[in-house]
Amino acid sequence: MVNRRHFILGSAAGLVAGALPAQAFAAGNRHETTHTPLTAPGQTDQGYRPVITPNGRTLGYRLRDGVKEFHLIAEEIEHAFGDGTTIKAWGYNGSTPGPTLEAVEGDRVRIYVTNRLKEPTSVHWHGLILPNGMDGVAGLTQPSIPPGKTFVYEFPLVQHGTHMYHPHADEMVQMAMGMMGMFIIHPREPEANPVDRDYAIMLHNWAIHPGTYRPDPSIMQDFDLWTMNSKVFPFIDSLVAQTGERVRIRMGNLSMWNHPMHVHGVKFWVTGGDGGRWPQAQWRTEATEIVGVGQARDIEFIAKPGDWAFHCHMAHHTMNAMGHDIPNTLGVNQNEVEQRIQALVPGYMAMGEHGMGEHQTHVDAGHMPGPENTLAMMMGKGQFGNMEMGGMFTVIKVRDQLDGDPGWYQHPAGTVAHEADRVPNDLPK
Ligand SMILES: [Cu+2]
Repeated sequence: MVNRRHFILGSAAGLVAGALPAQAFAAGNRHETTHTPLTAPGQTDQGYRPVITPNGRTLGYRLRDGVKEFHLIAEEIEHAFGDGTTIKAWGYNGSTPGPTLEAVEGDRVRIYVTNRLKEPTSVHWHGLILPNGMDGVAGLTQPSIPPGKTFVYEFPLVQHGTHMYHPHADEMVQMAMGMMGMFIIHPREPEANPVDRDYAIMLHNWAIHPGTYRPDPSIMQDFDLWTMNSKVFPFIDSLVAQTGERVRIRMGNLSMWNHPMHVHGVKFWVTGGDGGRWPQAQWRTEATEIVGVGQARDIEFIAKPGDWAFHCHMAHHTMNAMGHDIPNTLGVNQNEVEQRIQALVPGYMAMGEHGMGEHQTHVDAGHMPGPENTLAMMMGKGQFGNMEMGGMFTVIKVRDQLDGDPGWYQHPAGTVAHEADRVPNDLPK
């Protein structure tokens, strides 16, 4: 098996035997921008403001005799985590995560599920209160949906909150392949302190061994890609808002790790999750909130101008194509080793001596070779240089006026950290 660790530090013999195509990383440092709408969606005639699913969409429905009818199609898809890694994944209606389902407390929904996979599936409506036979657990509450067949689920929505859907048949494999989605139920009564922007993000992890094209469902811990809505930085859409707006970010986690999600520049309130929006007395002020495996969490804050980082605080979860058991070479001069391997594999680069930021420098210069179909570990360029990030990281762009691409934040004069003109020598040390 070829993986990045072998590529970076494996023996030269192993590299040659692996017959790796030594392609330069083409992906790179695209000027990050956003595809999320600059104008928040207006209220629907049911009185709620729809969520925005960055890099995704809400599934349409048809109203038939007062019932909202949806159609999910489970199928194999081609999925790109960003420019430079395309895989065969499984998803719904052409994407992973599947489209967001959105409805209102009190609605009755009828959801058709067509199975275009080559194995049986089912859909569990995670966190929903419903009749037992609609719970989607293959074998326990229903027969599984055979390949080629369509099942129908129907139930009233008796709650509101941030929920999810995912298979409950060969679950380990089907979730590892990307089958999941958000299911947002808006409250029937308008919320006090209504939000101006409402984002929905599914957190997931993937075992895509560098140079391969299909997730490895057997992996329990050593995942190499960490995603928001199945994208990695810098390919995750920025979230945008206008100064002073109330922003909610709803996060669901169907990965195999907990994610301490951190927003820079604000104290946010943790305001709800699967249980809907909590009474205000239960809100907590935080800067980082763990979204546990199988949990949903909502955070809200008042937008403050700037380009604010929003990311998982597990440092390995903001890297791409990461090998986790890499020997520590910090402080080790590897010139000789690197040169010896370069004699056999032109362009080979050892892990950094002074840190891994050295890698991004090589990527910028177009020098760093890697396994095919594999993103660089660290990517993204900001207005001041390399960001050296990947994975579960994006930017919240807040502007006084949003008209056109927000670009990079224009800092007021004198408000950017800079080299000191003079270093005082009389400060306590
Ligand atoms: Cu994380």
